[in-house]
Amino acid sequence: MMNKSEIVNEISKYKQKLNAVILAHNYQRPEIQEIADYLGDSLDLAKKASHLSCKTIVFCGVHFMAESAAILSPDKDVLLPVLEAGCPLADCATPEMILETRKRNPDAVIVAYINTTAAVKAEADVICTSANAMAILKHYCDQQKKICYLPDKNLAAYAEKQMGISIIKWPGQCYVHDTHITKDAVQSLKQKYPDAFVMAHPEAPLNVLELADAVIGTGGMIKLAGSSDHKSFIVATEKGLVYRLRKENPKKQFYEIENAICAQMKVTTLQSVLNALKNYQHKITLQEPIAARARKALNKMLLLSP
Ligand code: CIZ
Ligand code: SF4
Repeated sequence: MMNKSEIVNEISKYKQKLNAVILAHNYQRPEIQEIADYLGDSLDLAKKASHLSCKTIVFCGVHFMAESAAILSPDKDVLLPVLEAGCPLADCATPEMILETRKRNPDAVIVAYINTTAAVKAEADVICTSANAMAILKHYCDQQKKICYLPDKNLAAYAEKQMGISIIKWPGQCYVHDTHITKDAVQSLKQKYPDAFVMAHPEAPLNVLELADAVIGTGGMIKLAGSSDHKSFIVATEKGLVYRLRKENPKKQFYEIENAICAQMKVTTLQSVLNALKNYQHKITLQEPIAARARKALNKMLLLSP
């Protein structure tokens, strides 16, 4: 058995040999964040993947994120260290849901969250992430378009409230945000730390978002914590993010929600990253023409993204 620093050394050796780059999501384990070349939310990482000139990307995150990177970078190999790293929210939506909705609402624009499979993205008009959802939905709202959005019901309810519109939505949810980030949990942190600024992810329930000072994705939280004059923050999202927040802002205080842990984000370990490089696994393969259609919806998002 190799120890941690031996595994880290081996990873860097194989990375050089393969001209590989490691991308990691903000919810990954601390030791994975430490070996990543780039850290970010799904939008940051999708963009980064498409701009890199390497041959191989090792994607430390969940399946739909690696798939999005592969769709946007057809010239590179994208490896997902643990194939079972899925996202239950992404897996709840099917292409049939969109086809059915389109039949009933032929004039509506269909916006799919990036947390969906390539087959679902292929049927959507445009994709959005937690970082750009409000801007993209507002773009169509300003055009007075009827909007269908899937699959996250909380993000949809928040957008409806913000924009004063009605969206055709689905009952999908992220178990981490919807179940563990409760009004009670946030309120009790607020009572304990009344001066803390509350940042909440739009996948959290509306009654939590109503308590927040800012509703943003994790990339937005990183930027806000770095630039804000506030000294303490309540972080209403998956708690893996606080490792990066604390590391980048050692003088500020961050209070996490104890049970907000995404099991699927934690299955990637140093050993699995080393195995991915050593055995060149698990390469994300795309089916055409699904990939081309999904790419079109993703590119439309990049075009509309602020
Ligand atoms: O878009 C992402 O990366 C998700 C789902 C979480 C986040 O980072 O805001
Ligand atoms: Fe999916 Fe929620 Fe985990 Fe993100 S935190 S990967 S939305 S289950």
